[in-house]
Amino acid sequence: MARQSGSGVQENKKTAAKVADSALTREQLVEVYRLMYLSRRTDDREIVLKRQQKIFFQISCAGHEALLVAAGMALKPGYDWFFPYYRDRAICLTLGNTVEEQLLQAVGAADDTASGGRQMPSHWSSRKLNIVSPSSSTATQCLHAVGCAEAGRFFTKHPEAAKKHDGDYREFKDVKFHGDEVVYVSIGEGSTSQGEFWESLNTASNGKLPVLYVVEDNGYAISTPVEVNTPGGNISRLVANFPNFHFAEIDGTDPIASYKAMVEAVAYCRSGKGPALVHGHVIRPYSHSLSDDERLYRSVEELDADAAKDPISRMQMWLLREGILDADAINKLERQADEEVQRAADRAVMATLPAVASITKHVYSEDLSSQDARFDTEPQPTADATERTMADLINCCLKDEMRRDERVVVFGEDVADATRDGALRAGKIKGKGGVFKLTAGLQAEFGSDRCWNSPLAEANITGRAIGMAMRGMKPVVEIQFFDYIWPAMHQMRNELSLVRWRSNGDFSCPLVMRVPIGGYLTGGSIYHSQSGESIFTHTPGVRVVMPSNALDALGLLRTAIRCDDPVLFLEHKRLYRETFGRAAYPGPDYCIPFGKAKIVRSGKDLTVLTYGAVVPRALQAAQKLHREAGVDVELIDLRSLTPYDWEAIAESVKKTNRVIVAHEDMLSWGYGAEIAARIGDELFHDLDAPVRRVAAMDTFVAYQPLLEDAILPQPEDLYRAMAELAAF
Ligand SMILES: Cc1ncc(C[n+]2csc(CCOP(=O)(O)OP(=O)(O)O)c2C)c(N)n1
Repeated sequence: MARQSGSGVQENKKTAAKVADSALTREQLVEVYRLMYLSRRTDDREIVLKRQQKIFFQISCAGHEALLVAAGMALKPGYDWFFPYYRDRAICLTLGNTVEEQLLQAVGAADDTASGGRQMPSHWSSRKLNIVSPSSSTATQCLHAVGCAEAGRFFTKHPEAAKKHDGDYREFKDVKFHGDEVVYVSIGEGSTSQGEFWESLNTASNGKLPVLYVVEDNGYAISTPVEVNTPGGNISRLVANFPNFHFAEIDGTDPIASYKAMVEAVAYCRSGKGPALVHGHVIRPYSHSLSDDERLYRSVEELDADAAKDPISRMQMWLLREGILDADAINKLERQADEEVQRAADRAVMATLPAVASITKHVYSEDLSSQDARFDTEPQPTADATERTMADLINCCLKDEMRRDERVVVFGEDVADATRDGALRAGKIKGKGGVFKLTAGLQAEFGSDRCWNSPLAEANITGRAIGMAMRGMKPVVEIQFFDYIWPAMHQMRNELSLVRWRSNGDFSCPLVMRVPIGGYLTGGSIYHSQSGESIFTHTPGVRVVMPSNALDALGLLRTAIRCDDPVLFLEHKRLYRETFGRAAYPGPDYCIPFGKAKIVRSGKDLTVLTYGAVVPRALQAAQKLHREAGVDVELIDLRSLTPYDWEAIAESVKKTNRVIVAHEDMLSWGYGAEIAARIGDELFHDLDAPVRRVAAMDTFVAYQPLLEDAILPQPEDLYRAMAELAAF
């Protein structure tokens, strides 16, 4: 059965037998076949169930079984970590996932242990086995695997950090690590086209991380053949120059060759030498999924050639030929597997379905709300009463929290003081600490494994942070400018926000993304002035906050770090060093709960709801209107955009009966639209005038200051809107 692919595939029974003798016992060989067969029969049963409309989707592992059972046997469930993709039924069965668990997911049962009826079949997850809930997005998991491996290394180096701690997210995180665990991640050859695959290789290679990549190359990505995704048609040739890797290219339909390759690769990773990539050539006998018919784009000859390599029939023949099992024994084994699948299917189709009331569970942390009373504290003045800027207090908060909680790490583009730290340690250079200097001094104080520079790749930053946070670390990462958050968008929308919900609470990734945002920069132009917060407030699972002054920035950032939800922390860069809103350092435990607005100016005639850099502009307009026309505006700084303080809004609108929602972002589809709609809906009878909005023009921010001023809402625009609404 052993073959060498690449240079002319050759059968070599003798070599195979030798490998078999040295690597796997007879019992193990039988078990390999049993698991492969069980996996195939589970796929077959799902296909029947789909045709009977008892399940709603089917995607199979067929043709990949040998490679995957081998991988499962070479690794340790519940010890190593697993980021499998949808073809990986056989490795999950090998690790201890049961057929019944898999079929419960297929029917979408309440007792689906992977997701509680939320994910499609073949989206494996098991906290017990360290199989981490995946999305359907191809390749995002590669970065999580890298982050997961970094977390294992981090806790090994900082074992004290793994301890539980009352009062913050750590209370709810059981950190497991062994020091030599391997992180398995698998991917189809088509998906290696995704940037996230390459971004992950970068860090796995540089960090010599114990990540075992398994590329399951069945030659097709749905209908697209390998040569379209992989120049030259062979991924092994393209990745070959990544330093520190162990590579193997094998016939993945041969379980013995696969096992040998996996054992070698795992040993390489476990020894700490670096990552490994096993490229297994497999087949895809069952179309991409049951929604696809491959006869539309593959010839009969091609399909026949694949069928001749089917790993199940070849392994069966081999066992017979080698005298390991006779026909009776094979029949008995297969009958038992068939019965197991039948029993599991019978139970699955009768299973209780999830309660509709369960839908909203695990969107956010059920353990520790970001609105919890423990985050409602008073400032504790210190001997130093110097008024500090928002930039200063954010930096103070990062230092406080890094001192208090060893799990906090900071990384991103240019956030370290100096990657080549010899000169820094020798005191010859001062260090950079971020393009806005918000992270200055963190690397110098806490070392390069607590604060470091990432590659210039926003998905890399976000995806790795997700992997670390899944293991219990608290990454506080920086995206250099909001304008460049978009490469991270896939990770944010499909991963960060969803890990907890899709795993039905089994996994979570509470982390903080700090992002400088906004315009009013005089020359910031299109790519350094963007807003866009409503794109993220439209994503359940992530908290979004945006302070307007130094004290709020510190208090909200501390809550962001200590809470148990992922937080997008938007820092308006025009406010970093403003005179407006400076504050004395309020002590190392000052927190502000999310969802609590602040009345900046109390008034009785009209309410203005806003946040960020519009707060000082609206205040200026309100003061002028009061001076000139006696109109008394109540100005509310929302501070926290999801959750937001509906009570404060309602109370104010009931008092003033007139309301403006103002923000820097564009008017149409903006944050104000939702607030205005809800006020219209729930407070209609309290209104004496239509709800007004003041926001940017529906365009991007131009470079020329004359244009920038016209595009963004100015104090005069706010003044005019307030005066008009007061007179309505
Ligand atoms: C980011 C993303 N784009 C597109 C899809 C739709 N899609 C699902 S599977 C697939 C093909 C994947 O092919 P390959 O990586 O070769 O794996 P295979 O299914 O052949 O095992 C595509 C395009 C997706 N799930 N995610």
